[in-house]
Amino acid sequence: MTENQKDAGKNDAGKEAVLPPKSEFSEWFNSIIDIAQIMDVRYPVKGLYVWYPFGFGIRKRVYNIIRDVMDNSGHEETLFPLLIPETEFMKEADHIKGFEDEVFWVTHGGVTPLDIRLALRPTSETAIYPMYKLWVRSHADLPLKLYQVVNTFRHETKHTRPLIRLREITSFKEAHTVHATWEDAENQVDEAVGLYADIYRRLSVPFLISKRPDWDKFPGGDYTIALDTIMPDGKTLQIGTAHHLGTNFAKTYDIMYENADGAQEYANQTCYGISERSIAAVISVHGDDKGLVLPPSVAPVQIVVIPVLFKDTTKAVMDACENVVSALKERGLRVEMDASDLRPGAKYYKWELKGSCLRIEIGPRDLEKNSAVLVRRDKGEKQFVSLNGIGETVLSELKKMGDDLYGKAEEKMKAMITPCETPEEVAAVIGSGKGVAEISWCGRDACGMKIEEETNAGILGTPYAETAVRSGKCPVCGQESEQKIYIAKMY
Ligand code: P5A
Ligand code: ZN
Repeated sequence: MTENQKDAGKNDAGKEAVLPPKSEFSEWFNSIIDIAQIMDVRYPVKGLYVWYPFGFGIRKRVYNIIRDVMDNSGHEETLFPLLIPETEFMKEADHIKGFEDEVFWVTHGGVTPLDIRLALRPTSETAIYPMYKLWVRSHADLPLKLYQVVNTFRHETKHTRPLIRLREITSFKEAHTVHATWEDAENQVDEAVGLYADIYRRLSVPFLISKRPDWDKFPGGDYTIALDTIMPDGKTLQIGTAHHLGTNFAKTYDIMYENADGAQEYANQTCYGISERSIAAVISVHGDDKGLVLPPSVAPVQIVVIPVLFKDTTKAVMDACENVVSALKERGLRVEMDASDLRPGAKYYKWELKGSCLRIEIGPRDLEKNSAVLVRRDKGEKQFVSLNGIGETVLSELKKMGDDLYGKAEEKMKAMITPCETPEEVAAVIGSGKGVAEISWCGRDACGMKIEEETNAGILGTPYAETAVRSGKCPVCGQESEQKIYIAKMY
């Protein structure tokens, strides 16, 4: 461990912590969550974690973006109860089948057993749709587009990890929409996918969009479109899904509207969701061996100003730094001054770990030249910039950094997709951690499941709304097909 790490890399228990290299991704992820103070994993219930204030600062900004995108596309925010009566929960057969193993139940009030057990929502269809039955009357009420940001509970049996697989999903953004026709709902699914794409572009996170195979769609839905990103270890993470529900839930919950001719019709519905996996993606896609690299849109500290102090020049340097801080604050930027007595190396280490986007250093010699040293977190190179107009310079560097992060991550992701001809090739690509394989598929469930079995991996689905087609043969039945599938190990 270096001296700098010793000074700055202490976790809250005071013990020294070192970040493993990012090439050991799983260890790196667990470690960054702890030493950058994102989440405390010591809470004594499996799959439940505590947000540190610093991690919560990231969350707040990510969810500001999510809310902004939802609010500006005709969605209204709402809030439904956490508890769902068993009688409502048990109505939709496919939905129950999909979730019954994952539900936590409230069974008692004090020592008295409840007449009707209450489910902790694993998702809120069965809480919301009985109310939609009351709210939807006529075609004039449609479309209805609501969303909420809530905690949901799923008794996950796969390996739980912070931000990725939780038993209490603390930041479940779920939207539920109601439409007159199947086509209207189809368009809404496309809108949702577009909104999620916007959100992830603002987080500089690249993604694949695919239509999930039928056996992997949302329980109770007609079809599912998913966004996945590729993690550094080559496994994919599902970071958002949009489901066409058809009239399945409307029939179960009796959601009907009066059409223009005065006849009663079942409504068509969609729902779509994003969780704190969005934050896991930001951290995992951009971070490096030194720690967090956060896009300027969500970094709690966008700029850190560090005075380089010597005895006789202290006041002049401090004044210059304070001027820079207030100039940046005036522009609405999140800036901090670090005038602590840590050695410079330890300061760099600390702010790099925390993913501060820009570091500005000012010492007496810089001041003589009316300049400062500026270092971008993602590049690490020093630039000399004038103190005149430093606000403009900083704004443009932050903008460039957001764009560069996206560009770089997208290039990396594309390089992690390999076209393959045979299941053996697929297995080799996936087995070596190279990411996602792409292969032709005739579209038959049986062939798809056989491919999954032979490659020991999962099908993400067929690329959605992609224009370039490449014809090939289904590796199982040999049929010529223009459809292809992404296949990968998944989180
Ligand atoms: C859509 C919103 C639903 O629940 N009902 C309302 C629909 N879809 S989903 O695919 O099951 O979940 C939506 C997204 O939530 C993330 N997610 C999780 N994140 C963390 N921990 C979990 N245990 C977990 N389960 C699901 C996924 O990103 C998923 O796409
Ligand atoms: Zn086939």
